[in-house]
Amino acid sequence: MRIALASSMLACGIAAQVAAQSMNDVQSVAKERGLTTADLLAAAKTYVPSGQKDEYIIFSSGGHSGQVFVIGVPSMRLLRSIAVFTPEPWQGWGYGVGNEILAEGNVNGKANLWGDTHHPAISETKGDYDGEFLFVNDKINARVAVIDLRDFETKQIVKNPLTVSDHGGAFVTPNTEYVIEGGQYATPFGADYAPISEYREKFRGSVTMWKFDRIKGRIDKSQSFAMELPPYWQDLSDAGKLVSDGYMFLNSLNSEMATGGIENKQPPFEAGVSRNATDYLHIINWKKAEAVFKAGKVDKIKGFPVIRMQTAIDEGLIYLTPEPRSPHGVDVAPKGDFMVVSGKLDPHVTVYSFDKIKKAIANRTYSGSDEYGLPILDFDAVVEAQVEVGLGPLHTQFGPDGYAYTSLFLDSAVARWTLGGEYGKGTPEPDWTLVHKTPVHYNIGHLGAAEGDTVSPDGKYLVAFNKWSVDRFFPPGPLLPQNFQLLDISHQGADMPVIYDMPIGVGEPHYAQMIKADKLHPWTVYPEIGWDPATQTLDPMAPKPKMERVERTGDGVNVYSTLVRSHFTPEHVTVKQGDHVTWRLTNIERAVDATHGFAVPQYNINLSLEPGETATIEFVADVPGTFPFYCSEFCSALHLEMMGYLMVEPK
Ligand code: K7E
Ligand code: CUA
Repeated sequence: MRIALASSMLACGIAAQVAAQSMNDVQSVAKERGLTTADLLAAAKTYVPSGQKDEYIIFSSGGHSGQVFVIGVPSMRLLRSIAVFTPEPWQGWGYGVGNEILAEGNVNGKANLWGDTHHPAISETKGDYDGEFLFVNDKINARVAVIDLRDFETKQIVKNPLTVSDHGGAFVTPNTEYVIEGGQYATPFGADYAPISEYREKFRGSVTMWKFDRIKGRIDKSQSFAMELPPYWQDLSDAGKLVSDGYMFLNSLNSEMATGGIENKQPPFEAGVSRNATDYLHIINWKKAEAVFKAGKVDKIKGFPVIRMQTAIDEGLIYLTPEPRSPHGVDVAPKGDFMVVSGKLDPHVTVYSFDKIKKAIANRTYSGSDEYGLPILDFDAVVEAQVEVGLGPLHTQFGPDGYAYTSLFLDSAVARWTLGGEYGKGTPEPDWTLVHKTPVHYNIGHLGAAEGDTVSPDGKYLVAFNKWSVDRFFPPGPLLPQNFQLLDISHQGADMPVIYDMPIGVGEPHYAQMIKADKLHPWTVYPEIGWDPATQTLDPMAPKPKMERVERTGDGVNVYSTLVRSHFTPEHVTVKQGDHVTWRLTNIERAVDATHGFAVPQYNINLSLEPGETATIEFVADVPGTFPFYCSEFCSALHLEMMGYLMVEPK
């Protein structure tokens, strides 16, 4: 009774204090801290009070960290780093769980325990984010990972058998039929050896269509195929949608097929690959390619079905068209009617019309063919507009109101321009106009608007993913963080101010996608006790209460453990040196956030077991001794006591 009284008095006290505050207090704090009205407005737009949640969620590539970052918008609070290509001790990733999935990403049998993640892709239904799965590519070793957004954990890594580096992934087709992975630097298939003097004959580009099985939540390699492409460096890709559904677009640089060699007085790659005024946009009919693959018109290369270039030409699967040189982004507009390409060295964005592309294909309006016989659609026949936006245009996203947004690397700015004017602007004439530029700090790469690459962009917020931060933050040594800058794009035709800076000090993210938070339905505890996240099913072998035991079988020992606040059962586990130990553990909690760890010294083991989760680890007890294992999550006040002894008797 007394306690209740005291706490209600305390609550009254806080309420009274709040009531006494006024805008005068805000002004005096602002004055004291030197904040302008714009600063206060930015704070009011981004501050999310304790206990309230963000309206949008960003899935950002983690760059060199090989992970994916989950960030709330507008608060720009980091919620989680999802372990993907790189071991991550907190989640136990590579230290007891996820080891087999990490091993799927081995390259020719060799572990490559980092990733260069560039492009995350949320799964789509009818061209709109559905919030079920996330895919991300690894540029350095041409791998694609599948993350299940029920538990935000990586479920699969596929290694591309043909290409050694990828950049045109991960992008999904409108119903996530396929995950697109375009290669980047050309090599002989499988990264086999060939002298670089044989570049034109032996080196190849490729695009791989990974079939996604939504029921299984996995890529189905047996239903996947690739297409052979010329040894241009294919760059980004995007799938057509609505009117252009069934097509995909890939741009490329190095149509020169330069091979570098600065040390032999050859032009360095940088100059060699930028000699031509144009490169090639690749226009691919993937639905038709799928039919060709299913009809068996493929060669098996490195054990993988590949549609050869000649087949693609004969079957009318692929067309090229010139695009401004060194492009960095092909982005399909929300209605699927326009493809926007930026050549880094041209101050315009070039807008292609899908309607015109279709007509040019039907009428064979070619300006020639490339060295490999791929038909080149006449540029003038397929271009709708060129819009001057500024220096170093890279990537484009879209708003709900007929605006497009393009990142300008050299200008360090975000440009807003009108997408033809037919999106409700009411102008009778096509309207392709730059309307506004907001400076950002500094050197923006990608940008991400809320659902800005879907059939129904939300507008409202846009994040500039800036490569440099220079003077924006305290310098933590000479390696400076990147800077995610949040822009308010909610006011049409008006200013779009920067309202928040978020330093990213864990690698260089490239792209990110922003989804409405209410489209995500993550579990907060696993559905049932004994759930195995690796299979997303109940594990029949999962230890249950009263079935805990240590049992010896031949040369091995099986341990069945449960974890609950604040003890392990059993607490003594004795094995013999050389025993093969199979240790199954289940967290039998049902309370939200009641996660337990399982950390074993000497054996490089740490698990994170979320409520309901089961995991199995195997190791050889090759080092004798006494090893206190403990729960590495601070799960309760008696958490220090949540431990046990692994005793390994010497031989
Ligand atoms: Cu850095 Cu999409 Cu790999 Cu542009 S990419 S920035
Ligand atoms: Cu369980 Cu700490």
